[in-house]
Order: sequence, then structure tokens, then C-alpha cells
Amino acid sequence: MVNLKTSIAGIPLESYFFNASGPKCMTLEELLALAASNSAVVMSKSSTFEPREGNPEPRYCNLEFGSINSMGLPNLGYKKYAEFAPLLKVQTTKPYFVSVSGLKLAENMEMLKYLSEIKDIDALELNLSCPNVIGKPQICYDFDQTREVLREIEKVAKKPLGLKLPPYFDFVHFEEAASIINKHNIAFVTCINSVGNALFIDPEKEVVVIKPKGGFGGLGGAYIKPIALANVRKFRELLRKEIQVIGVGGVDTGVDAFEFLLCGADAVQVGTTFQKEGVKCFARLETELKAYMFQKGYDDISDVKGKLKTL
Ligand code: RRO
Repeated sequence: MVNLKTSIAGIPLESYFFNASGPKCMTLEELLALAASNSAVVMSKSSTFEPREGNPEPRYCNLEFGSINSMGLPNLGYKKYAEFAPLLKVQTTKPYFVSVSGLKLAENMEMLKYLSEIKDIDALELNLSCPNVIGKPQICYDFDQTREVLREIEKVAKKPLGLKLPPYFDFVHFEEAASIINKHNIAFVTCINSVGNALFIDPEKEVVVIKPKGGFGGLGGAYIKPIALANVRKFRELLRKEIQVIGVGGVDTGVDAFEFLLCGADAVQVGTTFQKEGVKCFARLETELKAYMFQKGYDDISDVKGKLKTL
């Protein structure tokens, strides 16, 4: 039997797959569905200080090779994701991770401090890469701001802390980001958020496909898999070995996950495919990855992790 068990921040996970903070993880009902599924973790939608309605609709569109979204952080506010923690633990023993995406440093500090005290929350993922809040650039594209944020949040986050990173495209940027992260008590990075400010158009109707920001939004799914793989591979190479790397971006089949494993990902998250297929995607992905590894004669993810060959 192929073993897909892994661990993140010392927390054992039953499999290699869980949901990305994004689709279908905003309400208690959605989180309970994840608790009952094969997702190895229940991950919440990125939470803000106050509840948010998000951007006007249509704000999400499935595309032939992925998705584009400008949701604008709709969520119930961080206190709700704290209240949900014990309710989820009645249903499942699997870990519960809360994603945090404050609009200001002071809000992130307050939220991380508060959520750190909640017993039934296992880890926190700080989203420093949301591309869709009008007037708020992605923090991780500003290295001075990233430095300041990491210095401050480290003082208050008392749970294992991960960072959701945007895609980088230049080796100098990978190196600068990694050297900042390496100086802090970060348990994992999640690579990558959607590729921000893409523009998808319907040529027949001569119109954009989502309403906010004139149609500009974050691109996800198969379109971005090569970018996600590159980011996982580079961060694995540049980060201290204690900092784990979670892959996300275009995981639609077991073979996609195998590619992330070769690049060194400790686990993968599923966004666009989970939005399209619902919770049943997790069992399918597990079956497919196990079958592919079995066919290749591998028993365990450690047989493959980071073993990508170069020419
Ligand atoms: O809610 C969103 O618009 C959103 C967020 Br917070 C994010 O981090 N990434 C994304 O593609 N959409």
C-alpha cells in the first residue's frame, strides 16, 4: 500500500491533499463538509477583522484551463473562525488551520494574538498575497513591508505560522523573499496564491468575465501550475530545511501532485479543482497519486520528495 501520510509543523496529516484557503471554506456548513471529506486539513477562508461581503458579482469564473477570481475577501470575520473551532473538533480529529488576511498590520497582530489562544486551532496561515482588495497591493511584493510584518507578527503568533506567498518570477526576488523568511520563526510557506491581475476576456461577446476591477483578477488552475512548481522548487532550495513548503496551483490530478512532490512539496492544497468538483476531489486525488506511485514502485512520499532530476 502506498503511504501518503505527511506532517506540517509537526502536526500529522492523513494524506497529502487539503483545501486551499479560497473556495467553499467560508461558512460553518462548508467547513463541516471539509471535516467529513478526505481533505487532510480543514482550512478556513482568509479572515479579516470585520466580516466582509467582498466584491460585486460575478466575481469568480471557471475557465477551460483554470479560473479567474476577484472575490475581495468575503468572510465572516475572524471571531467566527475561532467559534467554529470546537464545533469542527466534535466532527473530526483532523487539524483545523485558520487563514488570516488583515487589511492592516495592527489587524493581523490582533487576529493572530487572539487566534493563538484558541485551543482547537492547530495552525495559522497568514495570507500576505491577496491580489483582489482594491487599493491594497500584495504585501509580499514589497520587501520592506514584508520585513516589518514578519518582525512584528512573530511577537504575537503562538501557533505554528505559515505564510501564503504570491508567485515570484525572478531569481533575485526569490532570494530576497527567502532571506527575509529565513530570519523568522515560520513553520511553512504556501506557494502560490493566484497569479494576480490577469485579464480573461470573451472575444465573442467582447467583454471581460468578472465584474470587479474592470475584469482583472487572480488566475488559478492549470494555467499557473508551471509557475507554482517553480516557486515550490525555488523556495525548497532557498529556505532553511525546517521551513516546510506547501504547493498549490493547478493540482487537478494525482500526477500534478506527483510533480509538486518531486519539487519538494510537503503537502499540496487544492483550489480551482475543489471549487469545480467539490469535496469528492480529495479522495480521487489520493487514489490517483497512490496509483501513479504504485505503478512507479514507490511506497512513501519520502521516496520521491524533492528528487526532481535536472539535465
Ligand atoms: O478573496 C479573494 O479575492 C482572494 C484572496 Br483573499 C486571495 O488570497 N487570493 C485570491 O485569488 N482571491
